[in-house]
Amino acid sequence: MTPSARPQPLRSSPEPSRRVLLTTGSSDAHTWNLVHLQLFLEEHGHSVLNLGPCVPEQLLVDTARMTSPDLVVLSSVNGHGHQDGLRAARALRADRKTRTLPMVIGGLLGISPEGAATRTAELLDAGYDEVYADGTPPTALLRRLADLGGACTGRAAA
Ligand code: B12
Repeated sequence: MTPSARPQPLRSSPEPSRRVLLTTGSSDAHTWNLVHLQLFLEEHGHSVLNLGPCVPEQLLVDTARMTSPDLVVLSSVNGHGHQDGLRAARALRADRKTRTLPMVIGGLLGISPEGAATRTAELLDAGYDEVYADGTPPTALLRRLADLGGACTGRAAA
């Protein structure tokens, strides 16, 4: 998206502007979830670097190393989010520069509600700070971004 086409913030938010690295799993070809999340977060004053569909783990790690985002958001809807998410978390947590980055995951992480508790426990164990249950709306991310501690750099992610 060109800078001029980016949405303007809906209002001047009292919350600090954060830099979000938005990604999906390496198997996931869906894009509108990413587009919607990006526009939604930008409308609320945050800066988003959207890596698009089917993101290889190494690309995610390399980009996170280069940009040091305030939050990594993994969105997956194809039903493989659990496996993709575990690989992404293990790759990020294995790298010295990205091991402590705040990281959350949501969307549709499996293909049925069965096993959701186990999936969530495994993803938390792999290093996610929060695992959103299937169907959680994007507004949950605003609360997470507001709750991030520490100073903001104010740099653009993209
Ligand atoms: C369009 C579509 C496709 C298109 C995608 C085109 C594209 N360029 O994006 C195509 C045809 C390629 C496709 C392929 C497949 N699809 Co498809 N697809 C859809 C469909 C119809 C719409 C998805 C969409 O664009 N929604 C609009 C966006 C804006 O909404 P969203 O995806 O729900 O995302 C929102 C929320 O999930 C939430 N959210 C998402 N991530 C996160 C993260 C966080 C942290 C939070 C808080 C919230 C959040 O916020 C998002 C924005 O509002 C859905 C069914 C449906 N009606 O939703 C199936 C669906 C996602 N697809 C499905 C499947 C199974 C597939 C295939 C595996 C089919 C196949 N056998 O080949 C492949 C997967 C290919 C792959 N490698 O990933 C299933 C997934 C089943 C599951 N998870 O239980 C669905 C649900 C259809 C179904 N009911 O079975 N698909």
